[in-house]
Amino acid sequence: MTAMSPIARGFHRRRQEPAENAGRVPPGQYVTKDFPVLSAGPTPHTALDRWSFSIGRSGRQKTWNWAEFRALPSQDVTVDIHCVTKWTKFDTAWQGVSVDTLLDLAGHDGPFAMAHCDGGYTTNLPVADLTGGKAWVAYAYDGQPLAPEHGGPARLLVPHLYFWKSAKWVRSLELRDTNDPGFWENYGYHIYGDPWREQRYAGD
Ligand SMILES: Nc1nc2c(c(=O)[nH]1)N[C@H]1C(S)=C(S)[C@@H](COP(=O)(O)O)O[C@H]1N2
Ligand SMILES: [Mo]
Repeated sequence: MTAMSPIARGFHRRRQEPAENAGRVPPGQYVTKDFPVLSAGPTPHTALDRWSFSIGRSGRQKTWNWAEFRALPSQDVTVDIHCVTKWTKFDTAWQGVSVDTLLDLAGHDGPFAMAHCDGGYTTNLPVADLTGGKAWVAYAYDGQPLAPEHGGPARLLVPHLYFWKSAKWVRSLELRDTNDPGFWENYGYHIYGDPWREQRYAGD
């Protein structure tokens, strides 16, 4: 076998994404067709008749029950997602309510948000990263109700940041004056998490 053999070339090719993906895969990421499940704890199963979603300052939040939430204007979005464990998945198709819509109905007063979830997971984001058509509370994936292991009944979808910011089983977005770290941010993940600047860990 020489260095020119197809096997040798194939081996080397796998280290790099194909040219057609250039500009679409953040540094250090590889493309997968799978949809891995990554959860820090067990999957909660909240019945829809006990589910609600709230947004706003602590103590004066706007709250919708499931039927009310599903009646809000929704959007279909197809986006690429990037996990800090280095997989990138192209063209994921979601349906959900834009956070712009939720903040408009609640009365916007940022500047920061803490997402709270069933099971206790939290993650922090600047409100500027949740507005301007950049974030949704999604309840369907690929035309089907969002599977519990992927965050159903509903999850945050913030595709321009690493996917740990896309809180599964999200129940509220609490607006705050301070950018306090959430669950993974407390364990050393980057406070902001921009995949294009490879902000995986604190100090990156
Ligand atoms: N509530 C909650 N949301 C979460 C997590 C979690 O453990 N709990 N994991 C985060 C991480 S690290 C990633 S990569 C994605 C994984 O989403 P998936 O399981 O649908 O691929 O969810 C994020 N949202
Ligand atoms: Mo992740």
